Amino acid sequence: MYQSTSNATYLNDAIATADFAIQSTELSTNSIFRNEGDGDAALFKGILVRYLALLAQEPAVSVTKRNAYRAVLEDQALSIHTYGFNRTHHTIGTDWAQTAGSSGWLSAQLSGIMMLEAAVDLNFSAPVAPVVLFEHCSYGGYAVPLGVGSYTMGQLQALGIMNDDVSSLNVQSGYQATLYEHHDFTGNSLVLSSGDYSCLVDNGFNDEMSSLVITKLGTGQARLAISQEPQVSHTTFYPNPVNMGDLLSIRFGHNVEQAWISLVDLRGRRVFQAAVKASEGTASISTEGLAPGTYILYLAENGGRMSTSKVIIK
Ligand SMILES: [Ca+2]
Ligand SMILES: [Ca+2]
Repeated sequence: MYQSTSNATYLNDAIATADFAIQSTELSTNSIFRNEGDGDAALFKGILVRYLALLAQEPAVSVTKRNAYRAVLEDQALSIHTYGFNRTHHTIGTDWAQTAGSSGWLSAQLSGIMMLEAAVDLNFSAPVAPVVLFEHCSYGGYAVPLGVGSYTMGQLQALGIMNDDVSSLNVQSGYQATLYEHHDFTGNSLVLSSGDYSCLVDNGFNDEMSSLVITKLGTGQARLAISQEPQVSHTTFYPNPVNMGDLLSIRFGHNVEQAWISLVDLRGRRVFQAAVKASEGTASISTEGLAPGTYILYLAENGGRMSTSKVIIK
């Protein structure tokens, strides 16, 4: 109902229900939703996980809460994968912590399948962005997701990535990252295809990167025109100033399905980041938990465009 009406009351009710469901000791044992018995009752876990998964992907929900729902769902999926799923008979029973028998209730099977579908939707095993950069080897320190595009040293610093600091990264399938020694795409470079690079010491490039180009493979070389500044799009943010706790909406100036948003305060600290999906050209993020002040908002779109905007939270 929230998605149809944009009335936040519905969303807040859904959040209150979800928070109760994941915190109640009546509903879970060792963080796994308990056995509700067979018959129609076995379907309720499936209904719960379906809506938790929607909330975990709703940009208007705070990152803290989305991560909490995601973590609960990941526990359920892992339990089914490890214990609940009977690999001989392909069955999932009423108890996700116990191996299912050779036959069972269709309602229980359906609930288990709904959980596994949610696990696929939430992409549990993969980072959300084409490339994620890390401060330390073995994916430690700060982690910054990036979309396709060319990033000068200044742009990287604005996103919270210090010069000569990156030590590990992931590159998703279908993408390529080119790391440059100097701030303006010059000096030594290192081309990395999809994969996990746990320590750039191994590549002779630890704490060296000063600028970066991320390309999507199979789309020609046009995006390698690195001397060009990224295009400025006519994406707008409103209301601006926004009241603390309210939604900040984004209206994209052109077709975009997904974008990555970072908010950086005037001391250069990244205080918020999230992936957002656009619906009919708009998306919104929650400012819940952010202090009043002036921020620089960085938007990296899934086609390579980047834009920045000053946002005031009052
Ligand atoms: Ca480092
Ligand atoms: Ca450097």
